[in-house]
Amino acid sequence: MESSSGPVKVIIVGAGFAGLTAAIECQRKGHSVTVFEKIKDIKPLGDIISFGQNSSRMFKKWPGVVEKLLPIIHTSQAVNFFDSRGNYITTQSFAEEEEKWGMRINGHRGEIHKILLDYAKSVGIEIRLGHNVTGYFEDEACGGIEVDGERITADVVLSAEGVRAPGRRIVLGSDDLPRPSGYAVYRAWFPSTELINNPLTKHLVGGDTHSGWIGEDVHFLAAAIKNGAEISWVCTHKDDSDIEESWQFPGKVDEVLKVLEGWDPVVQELVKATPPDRLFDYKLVFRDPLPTFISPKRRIVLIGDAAHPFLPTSIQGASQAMEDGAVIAACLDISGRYRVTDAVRVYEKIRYDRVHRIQATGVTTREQWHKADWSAIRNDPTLLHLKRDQWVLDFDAEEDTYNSYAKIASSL
Ligand SMILES: Cc1cc2nc3c(=O)[nH]c(=O)nc-3n(C[C@H](O)[C@H](O)[C@H](O)COP(=O)(O)OP(=O)(O)OC[C@H]3O[C@@H](n4cnc5c(N)ncnc54)[C@H](O)[C@@H]3O)c2cc1C
Ligand SMILES: *[C@@H]1O[C@H](CO)[C@@H](O)[C@H](O)[C@H]1NC(C)=O
Ligand SMILES: CC(=O)N[C@H]1CO[C@H](CO)[C@@H](O)[C@@H]1O
Repeated sequence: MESSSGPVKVIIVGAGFAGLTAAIECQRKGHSVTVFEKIKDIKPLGDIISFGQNSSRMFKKWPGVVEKLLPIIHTSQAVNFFDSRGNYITTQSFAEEEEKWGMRINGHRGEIHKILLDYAKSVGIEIRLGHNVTGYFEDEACGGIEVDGERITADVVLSAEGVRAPGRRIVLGSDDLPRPSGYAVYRAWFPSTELINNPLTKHLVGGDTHSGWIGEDVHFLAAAIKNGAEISWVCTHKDDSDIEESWQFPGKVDEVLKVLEGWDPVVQELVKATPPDRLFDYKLVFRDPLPTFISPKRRIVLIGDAAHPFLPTSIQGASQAMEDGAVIAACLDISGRYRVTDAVRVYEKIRYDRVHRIQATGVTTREQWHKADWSAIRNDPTLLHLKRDQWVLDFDAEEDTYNSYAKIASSL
């Protein structure tokens, strides 16, 4: 059958979690892949990032990767919740769901990313670092990119450029502007040496711990990692200032302390112990759901944050980026070279509703905490627990694609 002849030629722009997952899965299915990443010298940037059960099950499909992750990931299976004054409210355990649905992976974004990048290289994927893609084009027969003054074509181009994503322009025909969400997050990650010597914070770093403090329109989460040797915290608060989508926007300890006036001294001590160069101020922006993830001639496809940025409170941004990569690779496997444009439509159909339903949970979780009804919580402390939806977490994106492709393709 002509549809199965020869590997599908795939260009991927961006080596974040979406791009790398797509690359690894495409290679695993025998497609021919080249990745272009604008950063030349990838540094372990960022701080805490979370992968839900059904993206961690993707890591498991890649031999040796989980073994490398185990020593660096967060291991506590429960989170303790407090009110802003430090009164203990409730503990949410993840043990039962991990038993049923598989492990979660939480750790340092840069460290996890490096393990994935090294794995991708080790299986022979061509990753061209330091190549900034400056344009996209397509016709009926192929998609292409402009890079270093050259034009390179393939059967399909996956644009995985992250939240700023210039590639969106060709899909949308215009620029879409981010909107401020009204919130920002202070984020930090640092060694816990000072915390261990402070009687107020010592208990946070005696091993891996996970704690959340919920206040009026502010929440603060802290996770100790590597048996307590390092700690990360995030504080989401109201902020109406200018939009900034960079991960490297310096924050100030004094400003954080102002947001946390009157809060639990444990939290204040934790903030005071934060080295200034390890504190970042990240403004959260919204983007309206895009009308489509695919270009007019269906040769260019948006995946990951480029298609659908998530609020951190959804705790699914990285997982959904990985699911995108797994689904597009599987669709291309089923379609073969000559039906790439069908594969691309099925990909969009499979992903569109799921990512937008999950995206919306970012707002519901924030509101559940920031507008908490404390008298109801005193009666039922589990109202503070994170919602853990089976349809989100107990899901194998690859398997689902093989099961549903034929039906979806025939309905298009
Ligand atoms: C440096 C950095 C640090 C981050 N830290 C955190 C964190 O601590 N916690 C968290 O939850 N999330 C973090 N994120 C975001 C998180 O990685 C994403 O939200 C999520 O994993 C989805 O991944 P993605 O692959 O869609 O996008 P991203 O991870 O943003 O990856 C996009 C990649 O595309 C590359 N790229 C963009 N444009 C071009 C171009 N024109 N040509 C070539 N390459 C291009 C970028 O350099 C980047 O490597 C960070 C992202 C970055 C880039
Ligand atoms: C990549 O190219 C864009 C123009 O398309 C330019 O604005 C940007 O500064 C370049 N980035 C790097 C890292 O070269
Ligand atoms: C739908 C699906 O594949 N669910 C799986 C999610 O992960 C758990 C644990 O690995 C499996 O047991 C489920 O079958």
